[in-house]
Amino acid sequence: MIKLYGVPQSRAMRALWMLEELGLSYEIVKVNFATGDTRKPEYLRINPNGHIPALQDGDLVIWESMAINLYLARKYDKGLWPKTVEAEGRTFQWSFWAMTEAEEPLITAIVNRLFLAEAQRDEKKVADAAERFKKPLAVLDSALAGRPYLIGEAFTVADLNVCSVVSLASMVGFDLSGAPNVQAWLGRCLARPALARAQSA
Ligand SMILES: N[C@@H](CCC(=O)N[C@@H](CS)C(=O)NCC(=O)O)C(=O)O
Repeated sequence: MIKLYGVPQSRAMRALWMLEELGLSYEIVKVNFATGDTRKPEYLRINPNGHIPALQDGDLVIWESMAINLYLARKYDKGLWPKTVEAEGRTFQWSFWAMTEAEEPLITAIVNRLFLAEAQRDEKKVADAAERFKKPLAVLDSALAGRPYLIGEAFTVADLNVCSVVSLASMVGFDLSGAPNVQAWLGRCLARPALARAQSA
């Protein structure tokens, strides 16, 4: 049985969403970043970085949320894995892009709005992050012009990975009104029944 280490209220939600898309049996091993579980020696043996999620599938232990999803989508292909090498390239591109270009400003804003103790929060960092997020948002909006999904006509792992990052914008109320293609695409991705199942897992 596949084991997913983490809690749903974290980046582990991305992997949960993928597991549900693929209809796989899995067990959630509760490791909570908020209570110090990620620093315990037994968890550091699973992920020496001390982060969730991590996934165990047979002898394989794999961490990094995007890598977990790329692995699952390819291994247990149910149509979410791209069909050509070129489309694979684009899938890697968008997954790495989500982590390197889009995620940081979103996480900075979430941490400073919601996670830090009141006295440590910094609204200036939130405003700066909102400004910096405009660039990747515009890139994504133009990539989605005239197309329903990032790769071809159907929802794939690339959409899941990017949506799981970009949709964090709603947690901090970032303005997406200048990105109508992103808004429409988010609506399509977030309506996936598998996501609703993951959210109630
Ligand atoms: N790049 C990693 C980041 C994972 C990460 O930072 N997860 C957070 C929870 S959302 C965490 O485990 N934080 C605990 C800590 O840093 O101690 C991924 O995408 O899997």
